[in-house]
Amino acid sequence: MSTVEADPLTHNAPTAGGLLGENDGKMAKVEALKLASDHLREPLASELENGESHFSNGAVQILKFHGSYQQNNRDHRRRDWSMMLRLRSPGGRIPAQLYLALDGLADRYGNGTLRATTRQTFQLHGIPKQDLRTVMGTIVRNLGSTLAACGDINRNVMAPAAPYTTAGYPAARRLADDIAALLTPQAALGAYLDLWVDGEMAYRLRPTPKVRKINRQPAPPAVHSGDEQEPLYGSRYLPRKFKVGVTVPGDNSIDVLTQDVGFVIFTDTMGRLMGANVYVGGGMGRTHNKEDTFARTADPLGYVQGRQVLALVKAIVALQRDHGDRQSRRHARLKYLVHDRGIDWLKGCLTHYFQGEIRPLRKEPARTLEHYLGWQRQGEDRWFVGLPVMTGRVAGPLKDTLRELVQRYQLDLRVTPNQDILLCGIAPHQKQDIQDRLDAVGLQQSALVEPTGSHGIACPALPTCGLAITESERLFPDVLARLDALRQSLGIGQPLLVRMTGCPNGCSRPYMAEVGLVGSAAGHYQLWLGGAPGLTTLARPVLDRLPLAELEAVLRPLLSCWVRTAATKSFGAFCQDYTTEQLQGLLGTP
Ligand code: SRM
Ligand code: SF4
Repeated sequence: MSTVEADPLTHNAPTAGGLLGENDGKMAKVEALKLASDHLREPLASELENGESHFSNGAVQILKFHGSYQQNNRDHRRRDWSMMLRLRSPGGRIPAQLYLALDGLADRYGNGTLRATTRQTFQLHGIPKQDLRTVMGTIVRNLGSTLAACGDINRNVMAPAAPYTTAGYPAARRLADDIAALLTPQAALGAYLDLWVDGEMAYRLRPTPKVRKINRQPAPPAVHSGDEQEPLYGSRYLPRKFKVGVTVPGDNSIDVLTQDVGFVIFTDTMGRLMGANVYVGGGMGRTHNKEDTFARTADPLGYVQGRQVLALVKAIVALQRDHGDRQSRRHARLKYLVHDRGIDWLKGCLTHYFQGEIRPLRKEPARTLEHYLGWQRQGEDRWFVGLPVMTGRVAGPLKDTLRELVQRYQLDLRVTPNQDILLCGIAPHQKQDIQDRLDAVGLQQSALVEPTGSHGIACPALPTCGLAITESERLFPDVLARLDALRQSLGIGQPLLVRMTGCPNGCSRPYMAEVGLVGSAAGHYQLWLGGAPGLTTLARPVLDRLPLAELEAVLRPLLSCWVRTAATKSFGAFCQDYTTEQLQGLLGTP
């Protein structure tokens, strides 16, 4: 038992007027909306078919839990509303049938593109409000779901996208599925089916056998929210979004330290889950000039045995439900709880929610960002091919080719956290035809291995994102091309990990990159340096307003110092050897 004194346990209110939690007195507005929503139905249900082009603010908040954001096209002068839809797809798996449905929906109702996200799923943009029901319903009827893809709840669970059949990968994928099922909201699932598929229960997300088992086992009373309909989340759900990722030792494709809860699993020789190292309190979101908001890498919590992993996830969710900040949304993520109160407090508090044992971490090999690009074996008799997709945007000839291939060979897809796509389950005799068709859209064998010396990801930003300060996706191809030209002019052979966003929320996890560009003012970006290629270290801000036009002028002296003095190191490791002031001194003048 820990000696740390835990706070008195308070639970979500079963109904309005009940106990509201330790931080109440001054609830954030969204808290009241969630509470009054009848488990995420209203005012969404009433506004769904009211003939308006857009939802009220209250309905917008509830809509998020159903996987959709209302957006305004910021390229247009007048308000131009449409909906963005985001799927949930644990480990990035998109069955062929679902992909084909999405492809058709994007053309018929959306903006004609699909977008692979940094959390391994697809988004559709540009859906008119009046078509939302049809589009959601079609997704659900084609084996998909958008439930809890957004909102104050557990989001898409990440796992290595590669469909490898050995070395713990299948167990990591299974665990991601189990966690996704375990953390599926119950009452909200009913509301979801009612709204989008007329309550057809055939489409409910069924719990996996492991989840059924864990839900039958007695848990400490603190885990229960006090709300019989929504036993884990309660009627106010979580204070903020919550993100979980699972991986295997050495494979850091999921950016494990950026998750609220990250698992690195260990398996036995039969591939069975033995246990997991657990990391808690990671997160990227911050706000410029508000130093009490920050990006943070997760702290190690310890090692838990395989049969206790699901109970631990539930326990951490319940703890965050009860102790997360419900007054200030800016301070509501688990990372602030871990930062403010410390990992020892968290461990102590967890004893009220979790009966298992937390042991010291097990040793892990060095972490690398696996891309899985190109042709690779998927078990004995199948192949998969990883396709680099610039900023995850599936459009034009690439979209046509993917549709044709998926249609012809019924291939499942997997989306990687690097916004790339894996075409899976390819039989040996199908390989040549598939490669020929990929050649036709510029994805020759050589291009599949490493798309560019500066591989990177960028968030959508303008015109769809309401929070964008600057461009990101639309300028990113040019930024990468310019950085590659700069590398070549300096004779640099090593790749650079580059990530870009249009604001400090960090959707492309820029604070883990070797070069992070974070929109700070029109045409200007905060420059972050010092992340590692294996995504193990948080970068540091070195310039607040880098004019993008001056990118080369600013970076050239620093890159050239790197290649002259420490070319055997990665650029990130080189930057880590210097203080921020020293790095600033090595940059060129904008
Ligand atoms: Fe994000 C909000 C897009 C991954 C941190 N994110 C948004 C919104 C919904 C803007 C909004 O609130 O109005 C963006 C919609 C833009 C659009 O037009 O589509 C948006 N986030 C994305 C995606 C599509 C970026 C991408 O390039 O793929 C990613 C969708 C992931 C998914 O499939 O679920 C996406 N967002 C992330 C990640 C990365 C991750 O999860 O691994 C982060 C950083 C990790 C984290 O959560 O700390 C991230 N998004 C945020 C935040 C800051 C959260 C915070 O703690 O402060 C916001 C703003 C917010 O929540 O208030 C945000
Ligand atoms: Fe929008 Fe900012 Fe996220 Fe980019 S990082 S999608 S600009 S919220």
